[in-house]
Amino acid sequence: MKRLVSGMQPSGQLHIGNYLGAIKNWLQLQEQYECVFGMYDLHAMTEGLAPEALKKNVLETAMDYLASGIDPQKSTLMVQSWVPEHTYLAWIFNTLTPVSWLERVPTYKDKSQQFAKNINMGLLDYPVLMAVDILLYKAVVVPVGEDQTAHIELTREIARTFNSRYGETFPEPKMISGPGARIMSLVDPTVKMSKSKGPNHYIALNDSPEIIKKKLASAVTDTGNDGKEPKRPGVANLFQLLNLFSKVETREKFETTYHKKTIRYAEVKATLAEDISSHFADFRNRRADLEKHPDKVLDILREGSAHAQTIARATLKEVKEKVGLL
Ligand code: AQP
Repeated sequence: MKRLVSGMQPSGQLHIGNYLGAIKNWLQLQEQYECVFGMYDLHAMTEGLAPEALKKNVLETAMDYLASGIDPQKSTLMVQSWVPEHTYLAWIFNTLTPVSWLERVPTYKDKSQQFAKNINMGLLDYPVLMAVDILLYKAVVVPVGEDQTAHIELTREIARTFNSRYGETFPEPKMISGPGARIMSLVDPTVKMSKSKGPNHYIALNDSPEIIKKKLASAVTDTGNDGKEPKRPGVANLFQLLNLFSKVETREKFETTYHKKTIRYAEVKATLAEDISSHFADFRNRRADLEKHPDKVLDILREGSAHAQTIARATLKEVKEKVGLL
């Protein structure tokens, strides 16, 4: 079976953007590929998380993966920092990666604005460590949201550079994304939904129906609907969510009222809140069960990380021999 790698940085609660952009695709792909799903805690450190939050988020993220339907019998769940081969290979890749490649990555520019008081080397070097997360396992596909396009392209460039200097070693991985590849913030629909922007910007997978209703009720739409296309960003975002969570008839009904300029956004939001809540009803039950057994979740992570390390060690040995370190 060919290998697939993807994951999340445990920088906060997982939200419906993370689900639609990545996890939903993982669920289908775990039947076709040998999957390695990571909790990238070293990446989350670039956002200056408090130690307790970092540790807690790793466990919470794992619970979100499992409650979503990621099956540890089929897929490997690993914690990045538990496989130190990641940081070793990152150093080797650092020596091959021009700084100019990293300076032009859009997420570096965005994060430097968002974390203006903490523009650390880790933020700049993030894509190199991400290339390691993928190439260490010689993954051929990476299912991620649209915001990761530049990172995957850089991963491919690093693979090419390594291969041309030291001989064919890494496959160039292909990015896979689906119709939910870019979900926008509820508060500012001109930027993507993110964990680190604050809870009002996103709907967390574990939000209760009441909270979902409340957050959607205050989502930005537009004043004075003009019925025109393209829709304004907040309205387009609601329609994209209808497309992904509601029945076709529901979306079509609102498309019609939108074009007739009789749409009532309060009704759209209430309908969407119900549809999203019911989509995640089983998730919330499974999540509540997992919360009662954190030790079992930690066991899954230990076992998965140990398995990941056997793959990582073999790749790193090959790399060290090729570059002259062994
Ligand atoms: N808004 C989004 N729409 C679709 N997909 C998204 N992803 C993130 N936001 C959206 C996808 O989720 C996966 C995990 O991303 P990550 O945790 O590694 O980092 P991120 O993209 O930076 O995620 P966040 O939620 O925005 O976290 P913070 O605020 O900490 O940076 C990726 O596949 C990503 O594409």
